[in-house]
Amino acid sequence: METPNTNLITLTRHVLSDQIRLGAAATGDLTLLLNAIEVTSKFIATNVRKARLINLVGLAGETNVQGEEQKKLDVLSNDIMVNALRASGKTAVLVSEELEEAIIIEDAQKGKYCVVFDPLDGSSNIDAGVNIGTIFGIYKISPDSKGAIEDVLRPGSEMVAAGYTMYGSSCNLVLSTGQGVNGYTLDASLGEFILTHPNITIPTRGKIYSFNEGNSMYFHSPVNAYLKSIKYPTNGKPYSARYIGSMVADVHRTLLYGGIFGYPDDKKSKSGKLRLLYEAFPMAYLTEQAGGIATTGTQRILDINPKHIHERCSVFLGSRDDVQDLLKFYKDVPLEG
Ligand code: P6P
Repeated sequence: METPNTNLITLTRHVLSDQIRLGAAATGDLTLLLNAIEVTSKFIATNVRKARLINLVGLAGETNVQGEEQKKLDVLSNDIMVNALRASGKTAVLVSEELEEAIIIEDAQKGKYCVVFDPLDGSSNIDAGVNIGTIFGIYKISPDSKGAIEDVLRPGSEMVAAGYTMYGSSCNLVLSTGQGVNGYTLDASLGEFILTHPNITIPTRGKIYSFNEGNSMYFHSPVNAYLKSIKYPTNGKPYSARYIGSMVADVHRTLLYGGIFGYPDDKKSKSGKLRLLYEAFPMAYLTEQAGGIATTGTQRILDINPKHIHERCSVFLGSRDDVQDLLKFYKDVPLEG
């Protein structure tokens, strides 16, 4: 019989060890906030897993700020996150993909962190049982702020933590607090996320590209030129195509296996499709922490100064050498208007 591991490193223990390492500088507030996010992930995972059984799939009959039909799980996941983050007493501002306006937490429950999140990304895949996920980024409010929208309209480089939880064959939570990237897998029998992927480092080059090539006719020429170079290489083997259509799943694979994920702005989606604050920023933060690159094609994603909470941006992220290969095409070919 296999000897049980008697030294399990749970997410809580791992984050706490980070806090202890930081010594007096750490008040424990971020630890408690991350614990609240961990609990929401477990709660959402439970509901995703049994959705089909308790008829949670299908439309909630409402549409969100993006004009997209909200699935019941979207609505539920958003409510779970808002309630838990507010109750943690550690947040001042919340931004959700599902809510038109930011939530400014009332004084009685106000803390010093802002959380921007997509409670259930990839939700159009829910009915098909494809992996979906929660994406989050965390800012600390400015010292002289009581918590206002300005606290989240800041470059992603000012985030103090970012992560996602992917709901699939297993439930994986991937997190960075600025000291590298770690992955945890939910042991449902324990109800704990266990450290299973310490210090995730993205390979410097991969063999996979992940784009929705159904948009090729709209792609700007540098993107099509780059794709052609890896599909019809002058030497070596062509890359493999993998596209799930759920950002959390496509980025998770890219972090582990390497390669490049792209959802560029194009002639149809002039600002791109993915949201800057709660999709691009957290995934760019994780990618850079794992040793990769995240760019719009013309600038580092984490350097962008958001103008409004639901703005979109062009996204290319992944292995350093693959993204640098793409950038060569942006330098060589002028963008069409
Ligand atoms: P498309 C899911 O709706 C999402 O926001 C991301 O998770 C995903 O990367 C993208 O949109 C997929 O978009 O146009 O390829 O279906």
